[in-house]
Amino acid sequence: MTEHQPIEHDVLVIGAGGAGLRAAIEARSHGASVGLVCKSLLGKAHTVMAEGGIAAALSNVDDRDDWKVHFADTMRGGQYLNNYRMAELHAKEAPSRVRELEAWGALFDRAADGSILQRNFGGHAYPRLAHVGDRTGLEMIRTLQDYAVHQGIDDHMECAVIELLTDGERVVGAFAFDRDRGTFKVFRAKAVVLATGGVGKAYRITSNSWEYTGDGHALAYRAGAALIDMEFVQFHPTGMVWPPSVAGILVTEGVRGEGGVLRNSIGERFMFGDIPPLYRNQTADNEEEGWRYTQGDKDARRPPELLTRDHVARCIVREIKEGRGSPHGGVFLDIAWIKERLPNAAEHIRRKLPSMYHQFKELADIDITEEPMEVGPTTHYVMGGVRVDADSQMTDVPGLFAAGECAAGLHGANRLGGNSLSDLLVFGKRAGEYAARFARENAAGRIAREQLDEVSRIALEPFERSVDAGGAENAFGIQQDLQELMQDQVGIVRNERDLRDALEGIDRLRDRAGRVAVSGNREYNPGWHTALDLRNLLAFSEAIARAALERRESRGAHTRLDYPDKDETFGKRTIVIRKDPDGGLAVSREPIAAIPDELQRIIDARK
Ligand code: MEZ
Repeated sequence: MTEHQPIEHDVLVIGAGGAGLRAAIEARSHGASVGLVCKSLLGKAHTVMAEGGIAAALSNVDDRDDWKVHFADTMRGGQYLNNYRMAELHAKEAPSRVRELEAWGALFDRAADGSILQRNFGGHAYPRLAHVGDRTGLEMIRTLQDYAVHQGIDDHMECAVIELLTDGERVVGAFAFDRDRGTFKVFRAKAVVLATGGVGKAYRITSNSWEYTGDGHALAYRAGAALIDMEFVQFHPTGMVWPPSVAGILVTEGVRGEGGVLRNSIGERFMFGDIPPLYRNQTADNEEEGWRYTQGDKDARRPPELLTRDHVARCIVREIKEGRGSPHGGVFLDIAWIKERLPNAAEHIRRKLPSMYHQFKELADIDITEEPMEVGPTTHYVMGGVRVDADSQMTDVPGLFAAGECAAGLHGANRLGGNSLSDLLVFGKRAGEYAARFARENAAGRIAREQLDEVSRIALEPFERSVDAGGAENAFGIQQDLQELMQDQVGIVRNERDLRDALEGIDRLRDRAGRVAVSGNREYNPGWHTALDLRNLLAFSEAIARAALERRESRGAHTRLDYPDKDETFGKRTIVIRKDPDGGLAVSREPIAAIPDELQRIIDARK
């Protein structure tokens, strides 16, 4: 019999970033006992990497903004593959969630009238991002964390979930291990919320830190939930490219929101050269007008640097490939140029972008008030994830909820910057509320001893193998090889041959993962932790590659060189991934629900 510590909660929230914290707070406020599982330390979450702001139509800076415009922008940014109901709820509820955060103590930069200041961001028609300098995600986590710990939520830090536990169709708990001590914990819960974030650690260049190994995606998939939109991985256009040790670290879109421009090695603002038809009427075609927009001229059109991330990333890749890149393989992002226009530019930059100032000064010895930065795309976010009901966030598996980056639907083929933070708040709250309701209405399920023994056997298998035996594999090496493969073959631009090679490569890596051997004991053993992460990394990497192969068109963040155009058939289909009964991965296409007339009219009015 497996030795483990039994723990019981009404609602178990797995993941303690913005979505997890917000779900935990809400479930607790509905009277549920709540456990919050955090893979690392509380407060260390990818949420902090949404630096530039929270998107919400507060209309503080431009009174033409409202939920309808935000809704239409989100749908257009997602190339109309979004779940329209999620986009509607998100746009309607984001302002209340921001005001609530403010009431809980979050600090924001202020407009002259004392209201929350909002800044420009890509794909948003009006200044919409509530922000505090370039540390908005950090402020959000700080506020939620402070608030949550006072609500009587039990946190379980340095704890990683290996498998969800099921009773028939229903989820009844989770099997986890304590990363410090290596001991097992079995959580019994009436409802479980997944809020584990993204998948960035499957790629070599990423803004994500070590925790983001797609755990929620893989746990849900193995428990029988459907994954959708997995082909859509967001490459944020601006990550650091130099020095190599910091490649991938995020350079906030807030730099461009504050007037930063992109240039190639011959000094051209290359974004002017390629403005997609969907955005032509809103995008400036000259520098002067773009700058006027940045300065708040309501009649001016947006600079092309504020086009959507999918497009900006592709343009940067084109410049680099065609030989107009910067010395270290990126392009130039210049905010220092605003000195020509603003008398106090250096001070303004340090005040609005303090983290970027320090990041470049300390990591690259660059003063961004004087010199351009070198930047290039970095894997930042996955639009794909667990399919959920829009209102309740329940997945196809009863008792299992998902919110935030590991859930899918809101963003469609491409997410607008800042919609991540509002997503976490809006749908974290909803997941917590409905999970608490489910827990009230359903008794705890039964946890079968055989299931515990089986998970424990899988978890401890790497210790059974000798590192000295012929054919023994090292978990770190496999993760590194996967990162190379995903970066090169399932990256920003794709084609059938590469995707097929990638799938064969993933199969080979899975064989190797089956031979991973770990030495030492169970107390803080990073080799073992990585061996356990590999199961998840390989599962969702295959899902991404299979979905990318299936979508034979280019749309949003998914670019196929062999199918460079949009195809209307695919414009009406979601690619769905499920585990089939024999354990393999099944891919299907399902029609997207038709948008109700009143919402369609809102979209059409903004086209
Ligand atoms: O939503 C994001 O990803 C975000 C705000 C990132 C950023 O560039 O700051």
